[in-house]
Amino acid sequence: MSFSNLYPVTTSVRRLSDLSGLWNFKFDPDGLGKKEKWTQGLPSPMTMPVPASFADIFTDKKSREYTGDFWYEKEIYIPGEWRDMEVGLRFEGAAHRATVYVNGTKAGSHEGGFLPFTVIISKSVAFDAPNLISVQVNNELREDCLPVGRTAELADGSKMAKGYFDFFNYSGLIRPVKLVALPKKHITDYSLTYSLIDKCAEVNYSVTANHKNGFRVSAAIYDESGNLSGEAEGKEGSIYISNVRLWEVHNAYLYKFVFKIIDGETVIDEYTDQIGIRTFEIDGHDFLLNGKPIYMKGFGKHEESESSGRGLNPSVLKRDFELMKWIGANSFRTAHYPHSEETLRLADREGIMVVDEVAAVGLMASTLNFFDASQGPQTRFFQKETTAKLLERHLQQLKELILRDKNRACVVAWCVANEPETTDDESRPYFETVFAKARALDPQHRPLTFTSLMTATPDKCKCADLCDFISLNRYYGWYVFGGNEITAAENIFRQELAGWTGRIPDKPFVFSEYGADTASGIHKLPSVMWSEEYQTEYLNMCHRVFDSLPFVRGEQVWAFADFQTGEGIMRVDGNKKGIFTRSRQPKAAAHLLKERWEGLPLRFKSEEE
Ligand code: CKX
Repeated sequence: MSFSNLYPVTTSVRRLSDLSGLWNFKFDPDGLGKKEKWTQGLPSPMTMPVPASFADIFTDKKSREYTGDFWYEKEIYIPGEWRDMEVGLRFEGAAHRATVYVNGTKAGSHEGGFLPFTVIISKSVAFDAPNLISVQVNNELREDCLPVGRTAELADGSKMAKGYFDFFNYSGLIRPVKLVALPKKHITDYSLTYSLIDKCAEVNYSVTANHKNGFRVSAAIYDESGNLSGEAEGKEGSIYISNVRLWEVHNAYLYKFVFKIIDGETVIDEYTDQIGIRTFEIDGHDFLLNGKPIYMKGFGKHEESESSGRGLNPSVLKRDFELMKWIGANSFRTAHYPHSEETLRLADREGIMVVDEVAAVGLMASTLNFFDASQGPQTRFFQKETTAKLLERHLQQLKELILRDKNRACVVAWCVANEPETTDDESRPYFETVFAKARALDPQHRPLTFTSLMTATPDKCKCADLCDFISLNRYYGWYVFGGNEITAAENIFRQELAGWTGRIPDKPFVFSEYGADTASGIHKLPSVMWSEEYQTEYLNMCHRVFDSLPFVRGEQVWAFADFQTGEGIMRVDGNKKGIFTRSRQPKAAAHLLKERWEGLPLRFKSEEE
C-alpha cells in the first residue's frame, strides 16, 4: 500500500508530531553497528541536535571531517489514539543516504540527502509504549551518486569525502523528522495547473489516493479571508475563480486549498495547502509571470549557516528572506541541491521566484571543480562505467524533486544540473534523457535549464539547445583575467556572448553565476582582487555587459552569502563570493546591488526590444 509523502499537515483527520530536538548519536567508523545490533540501543551515545549537520558542532577535526556510517537514535511514544491510523516517519532530509529501523526491525531506506521520504511503521510499533527509532546514515561521496565525488582512504585508515564540488560535505539529519498519522485510506498526491482568462483563473486539479473505489473527492478553495472562492467534486476537475488575486513577486497571495475524500457523509481524509495561483512561461526572450515580462534579479544561494551546517535553521532562513527583500531581489537558485520544504514555503509566502535545482553537481571528475571548471580539462565524465547508475539516480531524484515541489508557486523553473561537463560527447544522450524525464513529470511544464560551466562555450557545449533558457556561470574578471586585466576580461566576455547569439538566437539568457571572492573588511584604493572595492568594480563590469545585450533576462549573482567549503589553497575558510557575509551582514557590493535592483524597471529588457 502506498503512503502519502506529501508535506505533513494537521487537519480534522491528519495528525503530526515533530521529533526535532536532541537525539542520541554515534559514529561507526568500523561498521560495527549492524553486527553489534546497535538497532537495539546505541552503546555510549552522545547527544546531537536534529535537524543539524554534525560537522561544525564538534571541536576536533576528525569528527568534523568524519566520513562513513553514523547512527541516530530516539525513543518515542505513539499515542494509542492513532491505533487505527497509518503511522509513518517522515525524514525531510537525511544526507546522503539512510536506513531506518524501528524496534530493531528495518523499516525502509533512502538514497539522496535533500529530498523527503516516509517509512510506514504502523505494524512495527507499540502504542502508548516506548519505541526505539534507529537511523543509520552514510555521507560517503561516490561517482554514481548525487552530489558527485569520491571517498578517499587516508593513511590512518579513516575516510575522507572528496566532493567534485565547491561546498562542504555537510551531512546528517539535516531537516525535521516527523511522526505522521494518516487515515488508512488517504490522499497520496495532488497536482494543479492553471489558465488565466482576463480576471478569471481556471484551476485544474487532480487528486490521487491509496485506494481506488468507494469514495468521493471534493476540492475547495478559500481566499485569505476564509471566504469560499470555488469548489468542485471528483478526482479531477476545474474550479473557476473570478476576480482572482494572482501570486505576484513581492506581493504573494495564497489561497487555501482543501481536498477531501468522503465516504457517504464521513470525511475519510482531508489535506490542506496554501497555494499561489500564477502562470510562468517563456515567450521568445521573455519570461512571463502571469503574462507579464519579468527580469530575474537575485542569487545563487546555498542553504547553510554557522554551527548548523546544512541543518534547517529557521531564524537564518527568515533573515535571508528579509535580506533578499531589502536588496530588491526577486529570485534565487537553490544551488546546488533541493532546499528544504520550509524554504520553498517561505518563498511562496514572500513572493520570491525559485529556480529549483536537483543535486546533480560535480558531473565533472575534479576535486577542484571551481578551478577546473574555468580551466577546462577534459575528464570524459560521461564515458565512465558509473554513468548508467548515476543517470538512474539522477532521474530518481528529479522525480522526487518534481513530486515534492510541483505545486509551489515560487518554483518557476527546474535546473537539472550544475556545471556538468557538457563538452563531452556522451553528455548529449545523458541530458536528452534527463530533459525528457523532467518534461514528462511536471504537470505545469515549467521551463528547464542547466547551468553552464565556463569552458562550455557556444562552440563546444553539446547540450545548450536542450534548455528552454540558457543559464551561464561566468567568471571573466575572476578566474580568468582578474584584477588589473579586467578590461581584457570584459572584451573576452563580450566575444563569448556574441557567439551565443548565433548559437541560441531565440531563448532567454540568465547569468546564473558571476562573482568575485571578497574578504569582508578588506578595503583597497585602487582595488585589488579580494577587496570590497574589487567586488563592486567586477560587478559593475558584468552589469555593463549584461545591460548591453538584449537577450539577457536575469542575473543571479554568486553567491548570496559566504559559505563553507572543503580546505584548499583556493579557499580562505570557505568561498567568499558572498554579497553578504556568512553571518548575514552586507559587504559594499550589497549596497551596489540594492541600488541597481531597486532601480531596474519591472519589465527590464523586454521593453527595449
Ligand atoms: N561554480 C568556475 C560552482 C559553484 C562555485 C563557483 C566558484 C563555481 C565557479 C566555476 O559551486 O562555488 O568557484 O565560486
